[in-house]
Amino acid sequence: MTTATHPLDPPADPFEVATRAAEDIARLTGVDRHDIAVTLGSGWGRAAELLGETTATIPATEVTGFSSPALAGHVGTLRSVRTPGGSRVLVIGARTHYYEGHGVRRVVHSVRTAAATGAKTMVLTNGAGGVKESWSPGQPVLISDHINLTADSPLEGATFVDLTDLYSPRLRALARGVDASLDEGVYCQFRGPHYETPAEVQMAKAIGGHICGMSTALEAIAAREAGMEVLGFSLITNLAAGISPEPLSHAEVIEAGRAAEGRISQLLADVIGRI
Ligand code: 8IG
Repeated sequence: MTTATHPLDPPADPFEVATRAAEDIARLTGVDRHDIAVTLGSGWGRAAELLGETTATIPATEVTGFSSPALAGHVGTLRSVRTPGGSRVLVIGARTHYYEGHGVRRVVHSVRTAAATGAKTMVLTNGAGGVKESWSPGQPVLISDHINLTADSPLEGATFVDLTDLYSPRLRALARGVDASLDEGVYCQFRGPHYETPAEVQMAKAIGGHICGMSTALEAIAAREAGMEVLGFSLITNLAAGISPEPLSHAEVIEAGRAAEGRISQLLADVIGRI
């Protein structure tokens, strides 16, 4: 019997794999270096069209480390977009979630690859549950900080990375310059894929959390390690369990994302245009 292997499995060096992935992207897009990278989460999918001209779209399966020989199926696309201002944006529509269970190296590979393409800014977006009663489904908010509840880290060995101001105050101010009504909150990354119990949401609230999600925090840590400036947005697609009397439904989440998509995609494009 043979065991399926993946390019990121030890003893591979994940940074060397990211460098190879960046070379694949340069070859397949014809763009040697990217300036900004953005990961599109639930509800944010239309932003790419508004950012500028898409000069290349490539299946993520063509890029080293994004595909698993053991896993058939769809892992999304990567796009190269040129903004009206001439910046090159790498749009990542292929997020690997921690709950998939393939380990944190695969979760942060897109971020390390983005850094290896030259990107100095990492914009992370997601759909998430809101803990603040004042928020409504369909509302975008800025991530001001996070609480990583996965008990895991993308850093290996004695890599002591400072996470003060991880979510760049400069970029949050720039985003507020585009939309002064943007609120912000602390993002709690749960493992998922189940949603929280109402008691867990109360815990998140008690420890200072405002947003419940299943991505982003581990990616932000990897982006900081790589020296990137991080901007994070959550689309509140639902109130977290127990905050509203209604139970959570995946259909509700999808619908809130769809309804907000045009507006938040424009917001994201405007913010990225100013970076
Ligand atoms: I969309 O309520 C979405 N993603 N953990 N909790 C968590 N993740 C989410 C939620 C939520 N909504």
